[in-house]
Amino acid sequence: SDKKTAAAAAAPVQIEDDRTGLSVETLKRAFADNLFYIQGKNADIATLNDYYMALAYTVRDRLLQRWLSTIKAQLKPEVKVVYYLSAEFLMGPHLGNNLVSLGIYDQVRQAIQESGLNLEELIAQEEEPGLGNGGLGRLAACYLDSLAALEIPAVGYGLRYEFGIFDQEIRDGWQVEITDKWLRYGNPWEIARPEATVEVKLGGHTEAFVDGAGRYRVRWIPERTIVGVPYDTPVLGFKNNAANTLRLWKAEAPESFDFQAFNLGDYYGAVNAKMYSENISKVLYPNDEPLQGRELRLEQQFFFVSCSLQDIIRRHLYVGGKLEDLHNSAAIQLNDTHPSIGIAELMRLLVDEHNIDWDTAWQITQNTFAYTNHTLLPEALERWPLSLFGSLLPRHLEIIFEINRRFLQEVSAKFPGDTGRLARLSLIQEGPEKFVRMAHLASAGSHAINGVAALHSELLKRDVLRDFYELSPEKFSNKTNGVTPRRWIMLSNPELAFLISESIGDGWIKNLGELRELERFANDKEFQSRWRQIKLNNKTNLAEYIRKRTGLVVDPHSLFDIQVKRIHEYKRQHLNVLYIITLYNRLKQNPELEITPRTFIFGGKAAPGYFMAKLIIKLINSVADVVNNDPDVGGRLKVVFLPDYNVTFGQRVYPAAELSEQISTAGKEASGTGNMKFSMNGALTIGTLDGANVEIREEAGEENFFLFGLTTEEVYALKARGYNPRDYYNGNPALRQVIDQLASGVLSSGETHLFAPLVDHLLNRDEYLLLADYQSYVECQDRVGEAYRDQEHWTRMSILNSARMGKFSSDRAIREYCEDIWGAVAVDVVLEEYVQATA
Ligand code: 7GP
Repeated sequence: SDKKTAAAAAAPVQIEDDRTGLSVETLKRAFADNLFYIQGKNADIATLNDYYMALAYTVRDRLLQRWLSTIKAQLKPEVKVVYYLSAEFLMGPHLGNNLVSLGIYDQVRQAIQESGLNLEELIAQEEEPGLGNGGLGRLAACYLDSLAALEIPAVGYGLRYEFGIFDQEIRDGWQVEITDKWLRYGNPWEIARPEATVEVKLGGHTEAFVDGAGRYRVRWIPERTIVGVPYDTPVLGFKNNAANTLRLWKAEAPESFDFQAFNLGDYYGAVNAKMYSENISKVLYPNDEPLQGRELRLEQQFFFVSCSLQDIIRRHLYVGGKLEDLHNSAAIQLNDTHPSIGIAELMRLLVDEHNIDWDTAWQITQNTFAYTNHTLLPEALERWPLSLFGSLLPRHLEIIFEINRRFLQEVSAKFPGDTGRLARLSLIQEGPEKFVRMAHLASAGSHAINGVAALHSELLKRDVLRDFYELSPEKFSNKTNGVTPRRWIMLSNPELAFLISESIGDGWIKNLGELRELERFANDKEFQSRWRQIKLNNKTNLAEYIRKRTGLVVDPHSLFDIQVKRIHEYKRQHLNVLYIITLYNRLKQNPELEITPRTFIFGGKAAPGYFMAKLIIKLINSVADVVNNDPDVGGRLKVVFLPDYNVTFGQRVYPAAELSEQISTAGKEASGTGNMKFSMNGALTIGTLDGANVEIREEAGEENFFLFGLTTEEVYALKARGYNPRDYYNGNPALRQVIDQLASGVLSSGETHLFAPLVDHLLNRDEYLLLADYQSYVECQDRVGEAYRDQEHWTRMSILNSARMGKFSSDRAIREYCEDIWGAVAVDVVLEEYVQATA
């Protein structure tokens, strides 16, 4: 047009580079080029996935400059890098998040639309990297996001599992596990760096020798060697120039096959060795808070930790650092005990391979490592049988014995004659079978130990790590968890993000405390109605998704009451079910009863070997069958179990929730992070005083939180008195009716024995005190139903919940880690000028 020509004449014409340009025209051209030249397809034969890949490469091109500039800015001797070691990173899909971080969502949407496609559909194509089980892995991902947002130099180190957490299907109400082949169609976000491969040794034995300088040394003669190949994924900061790295290790055999065996004609034997090596990074162990580890799990842990430490040392030496100063350029965080073998491995690398004396090495090690604990469940505390440990890592076992010998000497000096304390603190658990206690190794070898919510950190000091606290109180601190508002508000709930930004500006995205300014709107009728409308839109979207996935029709005007998290007895999904049955019984007794229509939505995976958790899934589905199909209920109650809960699905769920179920037995949930995501998105919480619920309630105000249940102290006291669940059963007719129904088969198509193990547990042991908390939960849920009838008041509470969740940004958490534990500071990234083609 004339206008365009005039504008072109006025300014010097610049043709954007196809790989970096951000105009809609350039994006369209780059997208078409990538489809043709990278995917090798044209529009005639391209699948939706081809389009997704073409777009992913288009976006990747646009972040590489940031990535390389960040590496350059950080590769300096004076820079301190945070190394976050974690067996799990539950990153969620990258495409949408990268568009948000680069600030190019709108142009890209338009470019895709003008190419005749739909951006949301392409985003939905991405197979999420499910390299984690639940809270611990997702926390690691939120922390990487915040580290980049705050421009803190950081590397996430973990395993590149070929198969991530299994996909869940529901058949006949039961969970069925399907292999997660997430790499099947390729992964456009990772770049392999085979030139940075490292070797890891396993098995064999050790030999003592005296070196040339007359020093006593030990060498490890391993039985086998495995190779670790790094795969790097960029982690973008939000609208800044920083792009940190997630480096995941893949296990390979050093030679593709054994020529000796091959020459003898044993082709299969030779290939077999290769398969054996590659097993190590084959599959994620699907247990959260695991019960019993296997040898392969210890191999995984050692493998990625050894690769990572060698990498860290290599970088340190490359920038000219001295190993004695490692702690000045490296802060290594242990995400629970899974990587805690790193303490013995760093000692081995320093003492055996770099010839540093023990005392210096121990100083370096303690100053470098810090440990976060994520669980209070005793059965989740890792310990390895000495025999297994010694045969896989003979040198490390010797090192651990030596650490322990010196450590116990210190303890004796501080607490003379206290042999009980020595036994309790020892890194080795004595008994007919001896074990290495990994939490003790982590605690002894770190300068900082933290829990993940205020209550949890107190309980650590009081119970699980009490003796360590008495020995070194200065090591302990609390770091309440947080979640990233970029993924969990902006990306998941764009309409809400828009309303918030329109009302208070967009500073909240980087500084979540600014949400407080929303308090002004809590009573504003116009604002309230927009707030409600957005919630309704999100609920309608979720309802549509539920219909597609399960065939169930749910009413978007009913109260959406949601519990999504791993299935675990301590999280008490079955307490939720007891309430549903109670409501159902009331309706059966009096079909005219006025109740608030509710949709109960569940999602979550059970560890494949955890029978009781699987039975709880079956229970939810059985109750759903009965309730959803009973004409007396008349659609007023609906129960949905949505299969395959994951990050992608979480992004749909949190924005649509009105009631967040956080109902674990007090003293059992370390923190919870879903609780924060719900609340930020305007859901109210029904919860116990457990984990971070305590702090969420403190922030939101007790009048905006539905509290029920025993406190931690009351739980202890009740158990100490001798808890008898039958007392509650006998004393509460409504509860008795529900339990009797479970036992009778009316909820399981007449199969009377189906839920017998559950009933038996509840009546005879009830470790998690469901029966003790039942009445309090029912009354609280009834209050929720009442409160929902006053929509204005409910909306006010909802707005105040969002407004007051600033504390739970992972940015706040990461700032605290940086200041109190890591001593890491931001490093400015200057974008290296990219030569632009000009006409
Ligand atoms: C979880 C805790 O159960 C959860 O309360 C917490 O919010 C989350 O970590 C992040 O801190 N723990 C795990 O996922 C886990 O596997 C076992 O812990 C070591």
